Amino acid sequence: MGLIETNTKTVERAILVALITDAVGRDKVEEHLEELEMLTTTAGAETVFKVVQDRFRIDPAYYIGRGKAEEIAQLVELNEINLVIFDDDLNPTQVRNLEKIINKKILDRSGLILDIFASHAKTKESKTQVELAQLQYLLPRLTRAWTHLSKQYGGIGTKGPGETQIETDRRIIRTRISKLKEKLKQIEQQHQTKSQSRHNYINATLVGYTNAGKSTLINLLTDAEVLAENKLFATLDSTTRQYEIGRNKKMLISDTVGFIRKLPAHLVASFKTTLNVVRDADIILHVIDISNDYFDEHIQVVDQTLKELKCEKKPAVYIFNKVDMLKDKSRIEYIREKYPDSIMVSAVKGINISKLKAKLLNIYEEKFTVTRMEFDINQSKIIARIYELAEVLSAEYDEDKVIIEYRTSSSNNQRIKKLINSNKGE
Ligand SMILES: Nc1nc2c(ncn2[C@@H]2O[C@H](COP(=O)(O)OP(=O)(O)OP(=O)(O)O)[C@@H](O)[C@H]2O)c(=O)[nH]1
Ligand SMILES: [Mg+2]
Repeated sequence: MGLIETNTKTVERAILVALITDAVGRDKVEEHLEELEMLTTTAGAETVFKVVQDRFRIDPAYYIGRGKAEEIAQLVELNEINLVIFDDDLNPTQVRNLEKIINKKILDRSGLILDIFASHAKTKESKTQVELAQLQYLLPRLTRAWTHLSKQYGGIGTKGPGETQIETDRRIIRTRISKLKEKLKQIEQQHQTKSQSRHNYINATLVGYTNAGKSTLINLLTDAEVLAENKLFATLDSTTRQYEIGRNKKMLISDTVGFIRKLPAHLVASFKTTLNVVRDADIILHVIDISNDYFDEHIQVVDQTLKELKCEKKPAVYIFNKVDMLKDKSRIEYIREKYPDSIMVSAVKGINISKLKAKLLNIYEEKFTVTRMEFDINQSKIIARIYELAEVLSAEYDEDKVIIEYRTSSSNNQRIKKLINSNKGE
């Protein structure tokens, strides 16, 4: 890196488009567009116009009405627009038809999200996962028109899995997809050995809508030093750190990728390896940005994604973050009533962090118990098993007896007790 950084990249200029339908009213559409604008900014483009159309139904050929598409074409022409981004997924026919009229790059929300993921991916794991999702997204859209246009325009939404691959045919892409899947399997196997060593701890995983403050929280509680910034999808990888609740009391806390509404289905599937920390969690710490007017919808989106991951039954604590930014104080009452067990914090201002820590200690004590028990030293099989399943705090030997004090999760403790009982008759 030089001393002077010059940005030679010209910022792409975008028009955002959404439909108001019977199912989605104007208020919601406007909020979704605001979020799409944030996604656009994160991807490095500037939003010049937002266009909404009130329509009875989605047009099969153009998504919006043909007349509206022509209006957009004019706007594009007059305002040096580089790309048009639709808030919902378009099918390949719609993209092709729209490109014929508008004559510029057409992108949908999924394509934009995938682009952000591609530019934020830093590790082998996230890069592989993003490439897989991109190829799966691309496969049905791979038409001659698309490759031609993407080469012509470049920039956002076209950096994809590399130009050479875009030019190749579907067969090669399919081969690449299976290779990537194979690679992810290997990465996952490496993870599995790691996750076995987590067995003796309580695993708490931070989940939440993107930008809620998950990374800020893990940094506050541990020495994780994860990048936290006011950007969507700043985090794409999972990070796990020990958190010291008190003397001799530790739990593991993990931070992971955030969720968003209309998250491309391929992306969730591809991020299986990263999202294993959610599946391994004993407890979910669901972080919510309370200052966002649409936090209710954010909670629903996250709960829905947890359902897709089959993790909806796990115990969860709702952590309402960013209270320092909350303007509408009546929201506090509303939340207290609706989520009585939740806590309200500010990770940045350090508000109620001791409450959060007390809550984590509670969880720990509920889940882990300390047992003190006397064994005959001949019971070596059981003793060895205790060392495997529990954290041995002390072992006092006295002739042919040993008193062991161990700490374990309640489920492992039950296993140990069962083993002791089944050995009694011997
Ligand atoms: N005012 C205020 N800002 C906060 C608080 N917590 C986090 N932030 C800010 O919110 C932005 C997002 O925080 P992150 O910790 O990166 O959020 P995240 O949930 O990890 O987001 P992604 O990884 O992008 O999904 C950052 O600019 C933080 O400084 C808070 O309590 N108050
Ligand atoms: Mg983060």
